[in-house]
Amino acid sequence: MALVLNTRLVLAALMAAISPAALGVDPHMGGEMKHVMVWRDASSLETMIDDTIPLPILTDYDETYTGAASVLNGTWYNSQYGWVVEGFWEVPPGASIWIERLSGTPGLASYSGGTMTTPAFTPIFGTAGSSARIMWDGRMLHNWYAAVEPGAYEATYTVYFGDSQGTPLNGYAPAIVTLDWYLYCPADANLDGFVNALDYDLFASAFEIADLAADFNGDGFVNAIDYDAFAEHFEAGC
Ligand SMILES: [Cu+2]
Repeated sequence: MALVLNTRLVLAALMAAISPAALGVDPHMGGEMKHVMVWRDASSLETMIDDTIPLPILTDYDETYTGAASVLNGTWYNSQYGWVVEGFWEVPPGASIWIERLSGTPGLASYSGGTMTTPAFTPIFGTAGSSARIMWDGRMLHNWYAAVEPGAYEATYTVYFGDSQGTPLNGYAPAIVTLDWYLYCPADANLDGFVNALDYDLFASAFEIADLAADFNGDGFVNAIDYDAFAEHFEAGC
């Protein structure tokens, strides 16, 4: 089966691809979509990341999700990265597009954004013993990435033409692409990657005037609970 992939198809599939299945509170993408554009150039696959969108930040919204999305509970997560087909091209006869994780920062979990073969929030890319690779149908795919420890995260993928089992086709070159995320320390008030006196001053200033920037636990109130929670994280450092 030769798939004809085009941007119109991608647009038509957009809403289906990014709508979480869970009822109630839905997980947040975390910011604007940051696309990884994929296209074919003769016998090679090529990729380019939209660098007009800043580094995606893994974020904890202190929310509880139900159903399949509950895998994100208690994590700091993001789904801004989206795999998209760029331009008009065809896959080789009998081939499928595969995305396989080659390496990545320990502690970075991945869950499907939802396709025909991998329903939303199923572990992918090696998470929870899943396969390191997924078959991609060419529709916009915003997977979920989650972690719990502060710091920089990255994962490197190969995007290639394979058979129905994921075995690479001979004669075609893959694209290798690395995605990056950051998870800020809870007490890093100025988001510069460090926890120091600048953060303490910023928090204390906001706390004194009951600015919601000092609502550390996000309950809508600025009170002693927020101060204690901030102080605890501040002392723990990063
Ligand atoms: Cu997108």
